[in-house]
Amino acid sequence: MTPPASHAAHHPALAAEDPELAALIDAEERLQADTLRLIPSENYVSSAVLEASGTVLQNKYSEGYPGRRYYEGQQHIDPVERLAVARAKAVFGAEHANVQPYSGSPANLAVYLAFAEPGDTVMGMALPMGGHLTHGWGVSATGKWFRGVQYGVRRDTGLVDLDEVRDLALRERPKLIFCGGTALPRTIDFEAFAGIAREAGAVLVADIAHIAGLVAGGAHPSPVPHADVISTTTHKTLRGPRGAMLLSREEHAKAIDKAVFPGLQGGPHNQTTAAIAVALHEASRDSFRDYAHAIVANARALADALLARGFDLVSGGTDNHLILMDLTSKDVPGKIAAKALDRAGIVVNHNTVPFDPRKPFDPSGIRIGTPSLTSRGLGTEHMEAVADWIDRGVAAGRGGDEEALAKIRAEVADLMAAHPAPGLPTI
Ligand code: DSN
Repeated sequence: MTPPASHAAHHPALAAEDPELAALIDAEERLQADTLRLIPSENYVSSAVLEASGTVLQNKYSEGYPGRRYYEGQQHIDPVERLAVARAKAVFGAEHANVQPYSGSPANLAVYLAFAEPGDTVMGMALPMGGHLTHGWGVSATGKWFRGVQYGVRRDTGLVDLDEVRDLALRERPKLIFCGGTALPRTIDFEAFAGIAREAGAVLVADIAHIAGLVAGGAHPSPVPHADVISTTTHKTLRGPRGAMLLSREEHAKAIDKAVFPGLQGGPHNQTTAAIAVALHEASRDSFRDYAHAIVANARALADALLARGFDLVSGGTDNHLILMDLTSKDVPGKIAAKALDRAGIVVNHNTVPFDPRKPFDPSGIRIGTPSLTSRGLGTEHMEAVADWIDRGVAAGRGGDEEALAKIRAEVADLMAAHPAPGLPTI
């Protein structure tokens, strides 16, 4: 069977070998091109990152670290990993970098392995308050194998109350304190967390998965001078492949490396390591600083435009790339709104809001962000239109107005066509 022309052009070998699968990838490319992608943990990687992650490096096993491997034939793999490590250290100003964790959850698990014993107390932000599963939340291995104690945000401000965090830390004396999370619209005070961790005798882990690109680009303060360990994925605002890194001071290098391999993982994914190196090269450019600041400017403009339309935003706005919207006052559950917006070509995720009376799988809010639209070159001048589409989409979702959703979808597709996404074929 001859594959359709577009599949053959984008993935010729794949289209010839497996047209069914090629068609699915082609459809995903089309979807990513045509829609306004607002999930704050997603992005568009460059063609260079995509190319590096689809190379023969994936054919190679490299258990160990550069110069200390358990397999021969590392002539080119060692320099790839050394390059990624050197670039990670340079971009973030860190003394040590491990680029092997497969993703954010394994990276965080390696931190537990390096610094804690099963049954120890660990402290993190509660998942429904904006934290992450791996910060000691009950359903995660980290909450089952460790004793998780959790802090949240204040009901009146939607902000982390550092006095409460300090009281909890001094009472519970955790081995690890995590700061950072998945639904935090405000600046993280790493220095204050470090002071609390010092007082409590805990290791401070800054999970900057969401904001790594903002930190790299100088649009969010860096945890490097303050945190003992920094954990991050590489595929969110940092705009790299799906992977992760652990950064630390030299004193923790051995413990972290041992925990990642052989403690937790086998062979690193060398094609991902290479793509991380490319992403870090891109992140070292002045243009990436502009990108990081533009993400924040867009999020602030979008938050203002949503507030002007009567939306209730957790903490009243944003300092970073992310906006958490409580739709209770709009009388529509988050999931219904998210699904309606999806039909309108606007991709978001439903999300709990702090003190949510609804269930996590059917919560009160939606979570949006600006990394992807900023990668397409949209600026603050476009945020009124984006807010207007969200407003009309949420109203149409509440009223079941499919015609209105289809109209928004066409308008969105027009704007997207004028702003091609990095890494996507233009035919
Ligand atoms: N799944 C990520 C996010 O969307 O924030 C966190 O792990």
